[in-house]
Amino acid sequence: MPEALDLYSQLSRHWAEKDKPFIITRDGRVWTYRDIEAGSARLAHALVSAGVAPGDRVAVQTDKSPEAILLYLACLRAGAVYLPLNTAYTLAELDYFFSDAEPTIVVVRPKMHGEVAPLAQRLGAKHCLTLGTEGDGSLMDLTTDQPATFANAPRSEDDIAAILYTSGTTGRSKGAMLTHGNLASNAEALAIYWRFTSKDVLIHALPIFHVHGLFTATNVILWCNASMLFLPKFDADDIFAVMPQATAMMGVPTFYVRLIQDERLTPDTTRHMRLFVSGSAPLLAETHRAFTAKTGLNILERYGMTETGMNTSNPYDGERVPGAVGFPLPGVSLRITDPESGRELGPGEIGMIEVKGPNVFKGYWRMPEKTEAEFRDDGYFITGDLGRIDETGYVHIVGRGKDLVISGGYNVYPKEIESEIDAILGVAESAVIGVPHVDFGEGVTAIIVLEPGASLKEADVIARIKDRLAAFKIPKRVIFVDAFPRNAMGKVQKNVLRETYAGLYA
Ligand code: MLC
Ligand code: AMP
Repeated sequence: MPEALDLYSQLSRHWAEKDKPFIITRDGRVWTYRDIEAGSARLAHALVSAGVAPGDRVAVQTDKSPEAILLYLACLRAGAVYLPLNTAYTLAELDYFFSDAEPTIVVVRPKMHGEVAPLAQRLGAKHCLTLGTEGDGSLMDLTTDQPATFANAPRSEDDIAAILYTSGTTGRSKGAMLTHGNLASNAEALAIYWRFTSKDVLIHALPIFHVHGLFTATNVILWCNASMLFLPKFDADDIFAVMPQATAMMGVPTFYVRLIQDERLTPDTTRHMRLFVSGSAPLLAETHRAFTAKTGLNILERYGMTETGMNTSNPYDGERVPGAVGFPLPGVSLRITDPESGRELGPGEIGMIEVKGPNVFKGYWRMPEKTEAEFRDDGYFITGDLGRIDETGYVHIVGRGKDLVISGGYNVYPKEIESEIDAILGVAESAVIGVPHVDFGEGVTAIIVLEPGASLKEADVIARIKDRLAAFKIPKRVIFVDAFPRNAMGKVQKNVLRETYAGLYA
């Protein structure tokens, strides 16, 4: 029989030690590999009994819990497409995701059922089920009496395992279709590059609805039959409480910014840790150096995207250069091109970062034109990040060609916020920018020009958009100006605004 190439088969092939803990929670509860095989089988039966067929989308907006990870594995086994959603998304945002993805099943937090169920039903879902943080909810009720084994739906490398939404520069969010092959190849590359083994114990404090916490962290651990200390969210007390049992941690730069301010971060508390990884947003060189000064250890910075998983990484053994994102991972090709012509540029020259490899997604869900526009004819994906490759081969990210703000590792697309603000009576126009923020890296900031005679205040603007946008997208500050700086073409000069307000959160 040919080797099964679906992600679950590829991961479970490595589970030689079935009694090894996969998940250990803060209160000491353990899920072994045997437990997750049985638990994901029961959940896969539950999904099928609820009408899920291979290729169907299962949209999930739940709090972080071991059962939520089992649900992800169950979707892989049932051949369904896992569609995780940030818990901060509002009903207005869910409306768009459900209409676009047309999930067969929606799974939400118990307290949200009353609000989400009518929406899910209106948009064609067969069921709106619930999952709580204690293994409770109507989804788990469906697993009672289900068998602990499941015949996995046959899936090929090219079939879609997950859809993750990433906002568009001009308007609607796009669903990035990630295949079983994309996820498996990235898990394998990272496990090898970062030297993960079954002896590793990872501190997992990231959310599990984005690439970093769901795939980069969880799939690498699953690939290696290793363990993770599963924390509900980033909390420095929790991190230091579990650190003595850990060997590695993955986090966004805000984790490290917060840790270096903590007196518990010392060579003693971290001596046994073999790896600290940072990604999802730029790690300031000063944060990198401050961490080294306090621990003697070098953070390993890597670079990735929803559409591609991880692309580059600083080396495990060689020099981890502050401010650089390292080398393309094995199997990944990366080049720098002229953004206009697409011509490849030489060492040291700044241009568009383009990548190609088994990690690169299949395309945007039901958006063939957008997909085509972001790929070159020879298969390279245009990332929208600007960078250069230095003479020793390290990739440096120097900026973004896309109008994107990254706050605490979450992407915020100004256009989406601007549209909401522009719809407020009294607003003539708005420009949303990211400016340096000590904690979040960049702080979402709205600059507004009012209609003559209008008298809106900062609090009025926030109040008007709060129910429509996820909390992390809400501007930390709103500033009113008489007019925007514009270039000769009449375009708002956001770079000038960014300079003007650079010290806002200092
Ligand atoms: C929370 N808030 C944020 C925020 N997170 N605001 C801006 N940016 C954020 N990232 C809001 C809260 O809603 C709250 O608002 C207020 O800020 C204070 O919250 P907090 O208690 O300080 O936040 P905390 O819970 O500590 O969360 C901060 C964080 C978290 C950085 C730990 O955001 C986080 O875990 N981020 C990780 C994101 C991530 O996983 N990204 C990976 C994407 S994948 P209020 O109004 O209620 O006071 C990817 C690809 C790749 O990018 O390369 O990996
Ligand atoms: P997302 O769409 O949420 O997956 O965010 C991906 C974006 O995060 C990339 O396109 C980069 O702009 C940014 N990013 C990820 N890792 C890094 C990093 N190490 N340094 C700088 N930017 C990063």
